[in-house]
Amino acid sequence: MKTVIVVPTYNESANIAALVKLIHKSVPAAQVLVVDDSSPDKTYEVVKGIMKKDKKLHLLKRPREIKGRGWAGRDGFVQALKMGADVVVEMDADLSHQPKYIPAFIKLIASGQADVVLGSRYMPGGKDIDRPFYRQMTSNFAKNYLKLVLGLKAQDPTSGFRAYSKDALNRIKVKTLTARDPFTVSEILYRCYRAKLNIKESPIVFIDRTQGESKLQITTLLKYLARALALRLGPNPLA
Ligand SMILES: Nc1nc2c(ncn2[C@@H]2O[C@H](COP(=O)(O)OP(=O)(O)OP(=O)(O)O)[C@@H](O)[C@H]2O)c(=O)[nH]1
Ligand SMILES: [Mg+2]
Repeated sequence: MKTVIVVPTYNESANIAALVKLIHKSVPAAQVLVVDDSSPDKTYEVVKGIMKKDKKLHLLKRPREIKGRGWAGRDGFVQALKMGADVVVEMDADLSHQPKYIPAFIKLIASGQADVVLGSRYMPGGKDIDRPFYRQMTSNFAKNYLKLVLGLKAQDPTSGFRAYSKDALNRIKVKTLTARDPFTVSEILYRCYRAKLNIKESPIVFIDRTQGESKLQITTLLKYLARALALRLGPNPLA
């Protein structure tokens, strides 16, 4: 199974080298595709530097004007399919998502047990970081709201650490994904449910970012809740 690991980056120059190294250690056969939106901190230059010696590392550099976690992921998936991927993994670059979990994801797909695997913080063996109480409340509320509004059964529907089979990405019509921002994880999962894909979860311990800056704000999260409702009430995205 050819595996491509898609890593969207924006100002991750402090993390990307360490991440690439850890990925190669955990999944030596996999190709890594960094999708960088012309980060001001020149993450793409760090990647280009490593690429001189690392033939399993690839870069998709997008213009900053169209930046966004969602569009970067979508373009990365399309590129990964062009590269001939059978399995596509997506993960954050900030070392919150540990590459050591990837083999378990691939196994579930390669064995035919799943079309989609969600790295789950909220199942036995999984763990989230200790957030302040109000952040925990928000996070819990968002999770349960999403499950209710979108009819999702997953324990960790907002996890951004996932694996998809080639067939899954084709069936959710990945090229037509619309969300530009991190809401993309909800849009994708909703499409997976609509396409009746076999979705499994695999435990992950999530580690808090130590380097670089956070981009997601609470106000943005609240807007996502309205968008989830619009998604559910809107036309079938796969029609
Ligand atoms: N290409 C691209 N990547 C992005 C963009 N925004 C965020 N990312 C990347 O998407 C991943 C997730 O973003 P984070 O900033 O870690 O979001 P988060 O985990 O919710 O927030 P933190 O608490 O800061 O970790 C990271 O690898 C980011 O570098 C963007 O506009 N374009
Ligand atoms: Mg993060």
